[in-house]
Amino acid sequence: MKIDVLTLFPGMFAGPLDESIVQRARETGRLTLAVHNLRDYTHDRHRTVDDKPFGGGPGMLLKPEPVFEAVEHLAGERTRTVLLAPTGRRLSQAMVQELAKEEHILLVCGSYEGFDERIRQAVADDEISIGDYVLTNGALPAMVVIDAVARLLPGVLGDETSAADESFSRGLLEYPQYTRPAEYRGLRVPEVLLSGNHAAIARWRAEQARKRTLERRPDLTGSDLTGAEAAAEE
Ligand code: 4FN
Repeated sequence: MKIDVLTLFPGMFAGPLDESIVQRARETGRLTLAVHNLRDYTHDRHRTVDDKPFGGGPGMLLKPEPVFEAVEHLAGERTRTVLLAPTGRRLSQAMVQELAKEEHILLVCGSYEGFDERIRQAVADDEISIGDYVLTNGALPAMVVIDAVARLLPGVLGDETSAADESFSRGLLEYPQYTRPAEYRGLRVPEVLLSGNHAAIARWRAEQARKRTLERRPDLTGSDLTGAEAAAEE
């Protein structure tokens, strides 16, 4: 898969994407990543990417021209152009699985107070938000998308296709897990896990995962349709 990123802060991407599993995905050729500076698509002496909103009001907006020209330059026939923005659909593992099937993704990060609306209208195939909090720009959300997608690419995780994926595909949190020693500072590993009784262990784990999800993330089970969630469900 190829992922291009359009941002005003290409330097933010260096550390996080040069480490760990994302780096391995790149080294083995399963992921090709390129980060582009939006300023490189300006034509004026000051490399202007922002301007004041028509109608007045505080702050500045990303101008349409550099974004349109950059996307025209970077996107092809089969590119999915995704805007990272608080107006987007909340990123979920189901969306990550869909994105992982794409051949080419172009991630467009916001800056300042937001985008000229025509970028949304004419350039974006999709808008994604990683959650409800105020950020300074869309670089961290873009990195979250890249991290989540990279680990799903064929051959990236190998045998480590973790319990997180399996339990997530059943919509549950993970059950509690322990490693050696069996007792540490007076804290004991549940007896059933030491029993060697595989059927009992499987039952205990399923029960724990269910209980935990209901207690901590009832929203994942659909049994907590309150407030905004319920409104969205209507
Ligand atoms: N954020 C909110 C309401 C109004 C504005 C913001 C906000 C960066 C360019 C967007 C934020 C959060 C998750 C991109 C937030 C995301 C962004 C994201 C983001 C600068 C304009 C801005 C109601 C959500 C708190 C700034 C709520 N996922 N504006 O953060 O890009 O992708």
